[in-house]
Amino acid sequence: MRTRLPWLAFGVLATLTGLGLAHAVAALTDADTSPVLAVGAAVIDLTPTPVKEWAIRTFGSADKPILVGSVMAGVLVLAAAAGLLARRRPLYGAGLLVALVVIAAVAVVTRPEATVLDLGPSLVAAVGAVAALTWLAREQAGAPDGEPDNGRRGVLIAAAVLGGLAVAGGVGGQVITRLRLRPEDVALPDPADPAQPLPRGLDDQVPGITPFRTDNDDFYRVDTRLDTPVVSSDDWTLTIDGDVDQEVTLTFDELLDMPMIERDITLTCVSNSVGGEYVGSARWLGVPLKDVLDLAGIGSTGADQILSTDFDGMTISTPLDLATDGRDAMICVGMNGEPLPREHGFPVRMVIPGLYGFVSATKWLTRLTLTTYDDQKAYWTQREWATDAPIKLSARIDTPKALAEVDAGDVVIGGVAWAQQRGGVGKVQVRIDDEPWQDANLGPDGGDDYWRQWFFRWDAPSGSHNIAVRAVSGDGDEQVTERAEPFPDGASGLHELIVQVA
Ligand SMILES: Nc1nc2c(c(=O)[nH]1)N[C@H]1C(S)=C(S)[C@@H](COP(=O)(O)O)O[C@H]1N2
Ligand SMILES: [Mo]
Repeated sequence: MRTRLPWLAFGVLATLTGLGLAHAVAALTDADTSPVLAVGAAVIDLTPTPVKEWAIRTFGSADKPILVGSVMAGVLVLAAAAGLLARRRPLYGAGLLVALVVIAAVAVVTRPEATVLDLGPSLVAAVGAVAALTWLAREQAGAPDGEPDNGRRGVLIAAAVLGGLAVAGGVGGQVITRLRLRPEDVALPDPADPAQPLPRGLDDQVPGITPFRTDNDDFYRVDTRLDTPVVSSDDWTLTIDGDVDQEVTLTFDELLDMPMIERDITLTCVSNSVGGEYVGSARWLGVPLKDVLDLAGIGSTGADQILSTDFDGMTISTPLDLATDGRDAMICVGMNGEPLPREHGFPVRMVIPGLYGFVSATKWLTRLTLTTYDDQKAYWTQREWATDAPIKLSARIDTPKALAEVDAGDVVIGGVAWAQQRGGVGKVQVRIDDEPWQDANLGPDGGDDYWRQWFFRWDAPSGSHNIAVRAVSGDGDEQVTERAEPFPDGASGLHELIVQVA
């Protein structure tokens, strides 16, 4: 055992050295090519939808750190095995390390927009790890029986140097990534068609209620990426192709020269569970989608889908008829008065009111292709999600929290409700235990595509009570009470919770 233990550590240390150096190189070029992240991204793409849904339900927004952690743990176990192998068969040990890196390399090159250059970090990882293991093995072997102390000192020096390299690579990579993620200095034009000033919400009146407008920093983020893409507005172009009269490519400046609209729109994720956090509301600035499509001219051979593609080849499908039915579908450059944050699609994304984000809200957008669902299948279409996915009418209780303990007497129940493209929220009702539904008070109106805050004054008697909420849209649609999971077209059911009144 005493002779095995060091080898186990050699394998791990050699692997960390390779990964640290690779991480720094990846940060300089494209963070997503960092070997562990690349494998993680491939795992996301290959995971069957039910398992993915389970992970999102179980881990929530911690699902990605847990995924990266699991990949890392797996890598380190195999790295330790490689070290053990190298004790008797150095070539086998090195071979296992190379095999590990080859998996990462395959994950990198099979991405849609991959180039040979993306293999750089994997190559660095392989060379770094094998060189490190070789050095450690040589120092260990170089401890001739007569001079154990010399040998040990050599191993310790090598370990210290390699540990330093691993840490420097890892930390350096993070620092470089931070620097690259700094926002670009972009001046946005004023909207030709501005939004009305947003009314004051209930934020100051109802403690614990969701703010009427979501700050960019607090806005939920959902996408398939493990990194935050750095797309420069200088290199960015948008191509409109497929079934069009003529293919058109726009630069960022050309897009900014087009007349802009400004709209208050609530964005929702299809993966949001009833009462969940994947919903947010912002003021968006952008060019009407229709104006952009008109530059190319919609063709005549029967396209029924807008296939949008991001800078990395990820695709999202949108029903053409819904996107062009007069709703405020936008090619967005601004969010709450600022350029889009990188997490939310800088420099350009789509926003379409009334459709879940996975069929409408393409971030880091670079291409719009007019095509048919028969001809081309987008990322989530391949994974059996719905193609036609209007946002379901929904209401959420923000305060009190589930299982909260409150004092008997005056309790304010409050939350948000949304009914995009359904005439807004017409009515919100609250039910306490088995009592009849009672109307809640609505907050100010931010438009039909924007959520509505609501509150209900409750004279709470002591005991344990069940609170439920439901919404009715301005068009008269009632919230669906039947429970459904997010897959394949969004969750439904009532948000209910229990509170203890003392
Ligand atoms: N390029 C790209 N765009 C994307 C996604 C993605 O994975 N990749 N996810 C979509 C989903 S599922 C949603 S709900 C919205 C979320 O937008 P947000 O992260 O800005 O809130 O972005 C959409 N746009
Ligand atoms: Mo989503």
